[in-house]
Amino acid sequence: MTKCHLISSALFLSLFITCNSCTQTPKNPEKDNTTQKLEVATPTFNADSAYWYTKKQVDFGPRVNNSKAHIACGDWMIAFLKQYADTVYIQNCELKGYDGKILISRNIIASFNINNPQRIALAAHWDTRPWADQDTVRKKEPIDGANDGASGVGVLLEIARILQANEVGTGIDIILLDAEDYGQPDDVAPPNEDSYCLGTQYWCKNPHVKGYKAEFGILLDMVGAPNATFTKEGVSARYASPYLDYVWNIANEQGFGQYFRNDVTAGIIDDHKYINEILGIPMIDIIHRTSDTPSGFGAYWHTHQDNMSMVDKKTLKAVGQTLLYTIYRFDANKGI
Ligand code: AHN
Ligand code: ZN
Repeated sequence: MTKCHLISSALFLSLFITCNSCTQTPKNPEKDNTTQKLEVATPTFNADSAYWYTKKQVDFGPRVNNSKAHIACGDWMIAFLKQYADTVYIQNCELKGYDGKILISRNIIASFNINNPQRIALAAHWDTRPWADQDTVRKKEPIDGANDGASGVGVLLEIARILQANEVGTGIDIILLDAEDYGQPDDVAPPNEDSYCLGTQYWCKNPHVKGYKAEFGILLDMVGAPNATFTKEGVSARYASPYLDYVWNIANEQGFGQYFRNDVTAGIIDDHKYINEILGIPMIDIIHRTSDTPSGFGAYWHTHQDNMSMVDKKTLKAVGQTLLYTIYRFDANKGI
């Protein structure tokens, strides 16, 4: 990487001090509440909005670094987030791809309640893979990345809208990571496992706020496929198992067990790995994993099949609503 700088645009710094007693309604007030967890009214996740935000990104064209579509989509997301977040940080950097190419990149961080040290980090990558290297046709052409990239961002943009309308006291950071998917194709030797997640690796070494910490984090990656299965991924289980159980239990309790599975699968290199290992923030990955393919990713992965047909509102709803329960319950209980 060559040159980097940080622009913090604290335009409308509006701090919300939440009155928890106004929002908490104990499940059963008769019961001994020393062990009882507080239940809260949780807002409804609108999957139509999340779907629309996903399609909006795809409509820019593949968000490949250094392309016009990438710049335009980044500008749109920043303008969107400025409407809802307290502070939006834009981290501009130039990152070096495995092939030496300079990738003009932007990590975008939308923060709520910036003064609360108790924080949750929510992340997804927003760039698109420049090649369909897992496809049999048009392998050199970029993919739509409707599921791989856009779906996770679509869910997080809807969360941003909801957070502004439904106050929480917990600090929340929505982190849109760039240059995740420029990883070296399998047919290039020798393997270079750190060639993915370049934006994240940069952010971990240069967080948008000095000494950045969060109690835990959740990464979304390929969260839109019809009938997707989110397994307990190995790196998440290794570094963040209490949070993995917390989120999976909520999902199952809310009727999303068809998506959130209890089997543990092999660890993968994804943005959360660096955040766990470099920053020491326990972060889980909600990612579609399957035993149906050799890669363990859906058959659409890094192919031209990764288009809007790979985004199902029911899957977005399962993920987005689970995130909202996670956030609002954590907020009421000041912890998991
Ligand atoms: C590897 O293929 C090594 N990791 C997958 C990370 C990824 C790419 N997620 C989405 N696209
Ligand atoms: Zn990918």
